[in-house]
Amino acid sequence: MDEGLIAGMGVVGKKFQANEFYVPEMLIAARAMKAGMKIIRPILVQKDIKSQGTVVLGTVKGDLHDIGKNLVGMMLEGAGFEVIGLGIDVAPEKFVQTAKEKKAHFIGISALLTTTMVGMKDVVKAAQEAGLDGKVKVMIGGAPVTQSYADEIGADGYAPDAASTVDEAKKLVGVGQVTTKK
Ligand code: B1M
Repeated sequence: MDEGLIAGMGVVGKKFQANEFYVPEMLIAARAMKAGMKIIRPILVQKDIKSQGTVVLGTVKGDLHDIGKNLVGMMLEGAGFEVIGLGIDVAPEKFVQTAKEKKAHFIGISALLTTTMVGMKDVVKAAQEAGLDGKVKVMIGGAPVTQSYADEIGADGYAPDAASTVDEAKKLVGVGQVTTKK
């Protein structure tokens, strides 16, 4: 995963930036990556441990990138979390409504664009306005996202990659409460 698929995507990104690749090539790479992930999935999600908690996971509004988010979802599933996937281009209200309905422990948001990561703040705000502040944690991640950005928008957690997402998720669940406001 790290040395083949993700490293390959890094090359694709650099070529795109250098105008050597265009959107169709990125789409082809994405298709190849997804095919590879399909093979790896059964290994990542193998689990024989009791549920660690529930997460509502999606890509922020306006953003269509889902490969990293899906990888994060697989790692969380493998670690025993129940993952409720909302897909891509997810509105803040959808994150919050689903978290309430499913009594989620935390909301996980992914963003790959500097133009869409700003929308993560709207999810944090929507969660606060819905009275979920402190009850349902918010974790963010994605290539342009940093710990300092998480601090700035008031997100509870940040992870730079799929593997550390699991550690961060366990931390969030450990300190968070298990029920949401009715
Ligand atoms: Co786009 N794209 N793309 N793209 N794309 C990037 C992100 C870009 C960096 C390429 C570049 O210029 N070098 C650039 C963004 C520039 C910026 O904002 N700074 C870019 C651009 C510009 C665009 C478009 C605007 C292009 C256009 O149309 N002109 C457009 C935007 C569409 C939209 O979203 N509205 C666009 C479209 C696309 C495709 C649809 C063609 C395709 C996505 C297909 C898909 O996802 N189904 C695509 C792809 C494939 C890429 C690159 C090449 C690869 C992304 C990827 O899958 N990486 C990307 C360049 C790059 O990143 N090297 C690029 C592999 C993946 C495993 O890594 O997603 O970072 P990543 O996930 C990591 C971590 O970030 C972290 O864990 C993961 C695993 O370790 N993580 C989390 C992710 N989410 C997390 C959540 C967490 C915790 C950790 O907690 C909840």
